[in-house]
Amino acid sequence: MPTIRTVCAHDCPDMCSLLAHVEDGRLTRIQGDPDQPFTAGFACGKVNRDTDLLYSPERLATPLRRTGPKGSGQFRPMDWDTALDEITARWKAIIAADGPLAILGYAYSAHQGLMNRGLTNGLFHALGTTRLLAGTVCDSCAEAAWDATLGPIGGADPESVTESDLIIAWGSDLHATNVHLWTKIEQARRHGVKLIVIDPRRTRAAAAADWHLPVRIGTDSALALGVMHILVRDGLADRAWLAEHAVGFDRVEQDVLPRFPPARVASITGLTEADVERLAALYGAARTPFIRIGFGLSRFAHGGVNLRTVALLPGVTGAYGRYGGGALLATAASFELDYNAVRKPSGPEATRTVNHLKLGEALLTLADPPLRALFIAANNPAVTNPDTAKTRAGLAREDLFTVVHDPFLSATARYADIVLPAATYLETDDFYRSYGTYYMQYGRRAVEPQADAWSNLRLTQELAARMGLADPVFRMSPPEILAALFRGASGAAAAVDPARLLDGTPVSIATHAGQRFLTPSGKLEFWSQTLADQGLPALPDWQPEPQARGALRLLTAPGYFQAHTAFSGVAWLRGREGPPCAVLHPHDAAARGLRDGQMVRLANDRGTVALRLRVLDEVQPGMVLVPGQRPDEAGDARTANMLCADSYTDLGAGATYQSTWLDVTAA
Ligand SMILES: Nc1nc2c(c(=O)[nH]1)N[C@H]1C(S)=C(S)[C@@H](COP(=O)(O)OP(=O)(O)OC[C@H]3O[C@@H](n4cnc5c(=O)[nH]c(N)nc54)[C@H](O)[C@@H]3O)O[C@H]1N2
Ligand SMILES: Nc1nc2c(c(=O)[nH]1)N[C@H]1C(S)=C(S)[C@@H](COP(=O)(O)OP(=O)(O)OC[C@H]3O[C@@H](n4cnc5c(=O)[nH]c(N)nc54)[C@H](O)[C@@H]3O)O[C@H]1N2
Ligand code: SF4
Ligand SMILES: [Mo]
Repeated sequence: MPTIRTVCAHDCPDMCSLLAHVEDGRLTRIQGDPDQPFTAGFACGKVNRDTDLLYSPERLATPLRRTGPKGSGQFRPMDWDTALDEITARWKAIIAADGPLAILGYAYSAHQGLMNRGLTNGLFHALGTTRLLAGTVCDSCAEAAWDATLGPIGGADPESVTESDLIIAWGSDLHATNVHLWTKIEQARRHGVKLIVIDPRRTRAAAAADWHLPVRIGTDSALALGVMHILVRDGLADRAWLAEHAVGFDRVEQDVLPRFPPARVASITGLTEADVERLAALYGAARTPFIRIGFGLSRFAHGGVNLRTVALLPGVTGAYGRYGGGALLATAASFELDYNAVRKPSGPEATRTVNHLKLGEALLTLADPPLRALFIAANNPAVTNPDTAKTRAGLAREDLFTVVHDPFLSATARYADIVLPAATYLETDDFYRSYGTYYMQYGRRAVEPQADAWSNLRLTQELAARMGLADPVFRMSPPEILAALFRGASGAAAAVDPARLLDGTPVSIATHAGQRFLTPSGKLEFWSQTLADQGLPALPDWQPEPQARGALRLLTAPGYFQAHTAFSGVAWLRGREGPPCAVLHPHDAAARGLRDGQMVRLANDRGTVALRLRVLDEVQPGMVLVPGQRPDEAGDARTANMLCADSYTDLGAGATYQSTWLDVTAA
């Protein structure tokens, strides 16, 4: 029975090494690789079921042509050749009439490696179309905040937690989104190291931690400033480290910290003064405190400054200088591969761009030329984008020629003129670098593509050939593309021989050195001149967010058995996740005469969503939690994104899901 070593491609920081057991060309079982130290021999509850994803009866078997109104989901099968002929004929006609800017290629990271993901972007780059400013639905705000503070460089190695003497999960539910870090933390806890979880919700991770601090949404910067205030007051700031490795702490000390005494911080965060004091005392006493910062800190209007402030905390005690200490948001920036070899093979340097989360706006309003063709791969904006009604109105334009490439008939695919069946990561070769660890790994296909499914790589190369693109990357095999990614690599990746990777060996580029800073000053920037030059707040701070109409604030968090909508085609996992729901604190439910299990309406100026109510004290009063992004059921929209604006965060033009206010009533 052959066992193939491959890599989990789901959008997840762990990037597990997997062993795929194959019998007679059929995948029988998936197992975590015991020889990759972080994967440590287990895959999560979702991916243990990826045989069900691969062989789901809901997968698309052939290309489809639309036969009913957009959104209705009425299609009939067509063959690949006809589909590709039609797509390229339409694109060529549009380019001849209006130029390439009338086309938008909309492809995002979900569930693929660097080749399948990057080459799709490369196709549209080479064609000179309107380009997607990708990732604003996810990490652009957090990343901009981190970059303004530490520079474009990865944070602490998650494998260093074995050397930590205090661990804080700040805005990250490790049980849902980072289960292998959880396992590492458990090892540290066996030696008496304490785990603190800072999260408005008593998540599974919070419930299992040593201490849970249920902060109010969006008040983390106030808490971090309160801790800094106490550290300075108690003489626990590491002045020597700050003098050598940081800029602007003096300004924070003079202009900001006096405004954040424990009493005020308690009233802002909803914690007690004693909590704030205790957190500061534990943090100040630790030599190697490790903070896992989650993207959860950034998903609202002031999310950038909120996250940036937390990322500054390890600078105050010099924890950034010590292995096991510091902070981890992501690691991706430390892999200095030549991504442009794949993503930008040719094409104009600059062109018109569309912000990922503004797809609806762009489809409805762009002119000179308007968007006439849209290609979407591995993205489900009809569910996962904010202001979903606007997104769907744009997708419903009858004069828009839309192609969607997906393994499933997603909510977005229902709006397509042509749907193309996609292969999953188990059916294609690819190369991966993690965004939550320092591993990279080549993953081979475990089985041949099911039915008539094509990988993104194959589709992109075929479309490129038919569109007459001559760039060599569109004819390369995966090992050749791997070599191209490394040819122009720099930093630690440049020292790795790609030939060494082809057999699937996981390679780590982690070091035991302290945190590096790649800001303009080369130091940790408490004061950011870059932000000041852009008219943005240069110092960490906390500002209240104005409340919009609606008594309750939206809290959004990933599902435990879903990754956004990617597993919605697996019946077993849908069942494990349970029906799409909204969660209210018992006080808020009682005040509205609502009981557990009944259908409720979540509504604001933007729209209405019908969900099943759960009444649980794992959330705080004043908020409503909607876990996961769930596709429509029985024609009703079930995504909380219907209620969210498509406005931008303070940094990085990201999504502001949690700046949403709403009311809940009986359905
Ligand atoms: N309210 C709210 N909204 C959110 C978030 C939130 O926290 N709250 N989170 C945001 C975040 S962080 C993100 S990243 C986005 C994610 O949003 P999306 O990028 O839309 O993510 P998914 O739903 O995971 O996957 C999209 C599609 O990719 C398809 N797919 C899977 N594998 C492949 C493949 O190999 N090839 C092709 N062509 N298709 C494939 C899946 O079937 C699925 O239909 O959602 C964002 N939206
Ligand atoms: N099972 C599963 N795993 C996933 C995903 C999934 O959908 N399901 N999605 C993947 C993707 S694309 C991404 S980007 C990552 C994201 O994973 P994370 O980095 O963990 O970020 P989020 O999912 O945005 O939010 C996580 C936590 O932040 C908390 N939170 C929300 N607001 C605040 C706040 O103001 N302050 C604090 N302190 N906490 C807050 C939420 O309650 C939640 O527990 O996860 C990946 N992994
Ligand atoms: S934990 Fe993440 S990387 Fe590992 S198998 Fe699950 S989804 Fe894949
Ligand atoms: Mo994400």
